[in-house]
Order: sequence, then C-alpha cells, then structure tokens
Amino acid sequence: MGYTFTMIKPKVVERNEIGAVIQQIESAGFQIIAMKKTRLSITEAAQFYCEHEGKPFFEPLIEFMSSAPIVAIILKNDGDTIPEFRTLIGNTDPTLAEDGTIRKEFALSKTYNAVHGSDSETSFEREAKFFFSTRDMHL
Ligand code: IDP
Ligand code: MG
Repeated sequence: MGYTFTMIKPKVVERNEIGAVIQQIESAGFQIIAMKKTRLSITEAAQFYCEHEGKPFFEPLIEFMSSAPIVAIILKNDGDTIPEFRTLIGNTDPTLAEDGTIRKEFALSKTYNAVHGSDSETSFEREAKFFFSTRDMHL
C-alpha cells in the first residue's frame, strides 16, 4: 500500500477531459485521497519543476503549466503505488507510450503530455506538500 501525487495538466482541463482521465485512474484501482483544481503562477510552476531548471524544455514547460488551471491529486492503492501509477500514465513522450496508457490517449506532445506522476517517495512528499496541508492528506 502506498501513495503517489499526480497533476492533470492544463490541456486536459481546457479540453474538458478531467473526468475522462480520473475515470481511467479510478478504474485502474487508484483511490483519490485529496484533490484540488487550482492554477500555478509562473514562479510556482518553476518551483514545482526546479529539478529541470536549465534544460531546453524548462521555459516552455513552466509557461505551459501556468497557462490554465491544473488538478492536483493525491492517490493511493494497495500495491507499489509510485511505479504502478507511472506504468498507467506511460512514457513521457506520448509517441512512445503504450496503448492503454493515459498519455497515449490524452497527451498532445512530450510537453503537453496530459498528466504528471511522482517518480520517487521523496518526490511524492515534496509534491504533495506543495499543494496540500497534512490535514488534507489523511494518509
Ligand atoms: P515525467 O513527467 O515523465 O516524470 P520529466 O523528465 O520529469 O518527465 O519531465 C517533466 C515534464 O517536462 C514532462 O512531463 C514533460 O511535460 C516535460 N518534458 C520532459 N522532457 C521533455 C522534452 O524532451 N521535450 C519537451 N518537454 C519535455
Ligand atoms: Mg518527472
């Protein structure tokens, strides 16, 4: 049993596909622990993605992530949650993502790739606290 953090990115929100993405997440056995629709400022997006500062895709990424609202979600399941959720979302590049993955179905490109997923326990802790108070988490 474990937890992970996901974010539904701006293009999905603008295309009215929040429900469709959450449907896939719940159907795969992940339970929503906390959820919030909000919008990141450029500064907040840069903080959230600070590990990528200096990379060529950093500026377009933070511009995109602050361009419209996002949905921040803490999830749990009975398994090895972080890698299992990353399997469900698929490869960062949707052209390489397997059939049946969320990015294969909903992503428009490598930058506009529909959803985020924590890559480690340390990332999960940092990302969940970025959006939620411990009171929201009931972990
Ligand atoms: P991840 O989201 O699969 O963990 P990361 O390497 O952590 O991938 O990159 C964070 C986000 O930055 C990606 O989800 C994607 O939106 C964007 N990104 C990563 N690599 C590229 C790239 O090579 N070109 C354009 N955007 C990228
Ligand atoms: Mg990542």
